[in-house]
This record gives sequence, structure tokens and C-alpha cells, in this order.
Amino acid sequence: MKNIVILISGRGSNMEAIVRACAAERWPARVAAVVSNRPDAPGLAFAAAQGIATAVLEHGGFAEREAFDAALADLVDSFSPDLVVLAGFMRVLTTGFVERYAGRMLNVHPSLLPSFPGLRTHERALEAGVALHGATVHFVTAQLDHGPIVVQGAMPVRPGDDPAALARRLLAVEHVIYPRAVRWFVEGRLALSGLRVVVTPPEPQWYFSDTNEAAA
Ligand code: NHR
Ligand code: GAR
Repeated sequence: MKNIVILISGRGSNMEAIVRACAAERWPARVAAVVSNRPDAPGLAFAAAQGIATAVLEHGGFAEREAFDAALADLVDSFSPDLVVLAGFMRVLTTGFVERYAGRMLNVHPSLLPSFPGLRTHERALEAGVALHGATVHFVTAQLDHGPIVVQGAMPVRPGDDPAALARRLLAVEHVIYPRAVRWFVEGRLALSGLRVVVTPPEPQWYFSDTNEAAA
């Protein structure tokens, strides 16, 4: 059984998708804890209702990022994680934290990386006039939103889309690709070949949806 610790800052719908898939698909894993840097994160209630341990560490209490990250690492380590999952976690992590979990920390980012790393991705994708938008699950490295790509999900931009519409449709794509990536990890099926992530035995490392209105 592998221990998964999920870090959130808000709604936690990706966390919820992973918790549900872990149970429904009987992964060789358990979500050992959900940790938030915000006490009011709505996702904490879902996790607690599932009987999952929850913890809050407010970044406001720390003057330096290094001090917050050191305390966060102590908290995360208290749940003996094999895998750390960033799911809408909104704090940039220091190199020390990232190196501690090298090769065992995943993030979902709401763009087709390497396009649009950082924040406001939906606005920036619309401004750039892209015809396809998407989300990327990647291993976390010290360089923000640049780690090795595990799986990407794409969808068309539609006439009249605004950032909120894109974000809402993309969330349904994230809920497909993120559980898939975490399952591969806990099944021990991910390996690095240079900067490429290889899945063994192979499965598509992409997902395309142009009919994803419903699930968000
Ligand atoms: N840390 C490292 N080192 N590398 C990554 O790839 C990371 C990371 C921390 C978080 C998620 C991320 C994303 O998917 C993530 C990936 C927050 C910010 C940010 O600028 C940027 C990227 C991501 C998450 N946060 C502001 C900060 O000052 C705070 C913004 C807020 O609180 O709303 O940390 O895009
Ligand atoms: C998701 O769309 C995720 O890709 C994005 O925030 C949302 C979190 O939703 N992440 C970032 O923007 C990271 N900078 P959730 O809390 O419902 O999973």
C-alpha cells in the first residue's frame, strides 16, 4: 500500500477525483492525508467526511518561504508519503522542499505546458488566441511548471469562451487525467527516460475531449 498525501488550497475537486478513483478502482494505495495552507479550503470538509486525516498549515504565520516549507515538510512527512500530490496548491515551493520529494511529487497545471506556466493561464490562453487549451500533470521540479510531463489533456476553445468557461470545462479534463497519472505512479509504472516520462506497459499519455460539458 502506498501512502498519498494531497496538498490543496481551495475547492479540492481534483483531490476528490483522486480519492474517489483510488477507492473505486482499488488502487494499491490510500490517501493518508489532505493538507491545506488555507483553513477555509472547502476541500477539507470532503476529506474529513471520507475519514481522511486533514491538517492545515497557514503560510501567513511564516516570514520566509523556507520556514513555511520546512514546517510543511515535517507535517507531510508525519504521514509517511510515498507520493505527494499538489491539487490546486497555490504556493510556490522552495528548492529544498522540491528536492526532498524529487521523483515522488506530482502537480496538475491548467495549461498545455510548456505554454503558459504560472498563473492566469485561461486568460493568457484566450489572449494568445490558441485553438486548443488543456491541462498537464507533471513531476514537480524546482523550475515552476517545467517538470517531466506524465499526461496531458486537451480540448478545443469555443467561440465565446471566457476564462471561467474554459476553467470549468478544463476541470472535467483534469478529473480524467490526474487520477490516471496517480494510478500509474502507485502501480509503479512511471519511469524517466531523459526528460520524458515512460509508462509501462504503455497507455496513452494524452486525452482529448470535445464533449466534456457535463462532468465539471
Ligand atoms: N513549486 C515548484 N517549485 N515547482 C512547481 O512546478 C510548482 C510549485 C508549487 C506549486 C502549482 C502551480 C501551478 O500549477 C505548483 C507548481 C502557485 C503559483 C504562484 O505563483 C504558481 C504556480 C503554481 C501554484 N503562487 C503565488 C506565490 O507567491 C501565490 C498565489 C496565491 O496565493 O493565489 O506562491 O500553476
Ligand atoms: C485546477 O484547475 C488546477 O489545475 C488549478 O487550480 C484548480 C484547482 O481546482 N491549479 C492552479 O492554478 C495552480 N496554479 P481544485 O481545487 O478543484 O482541484
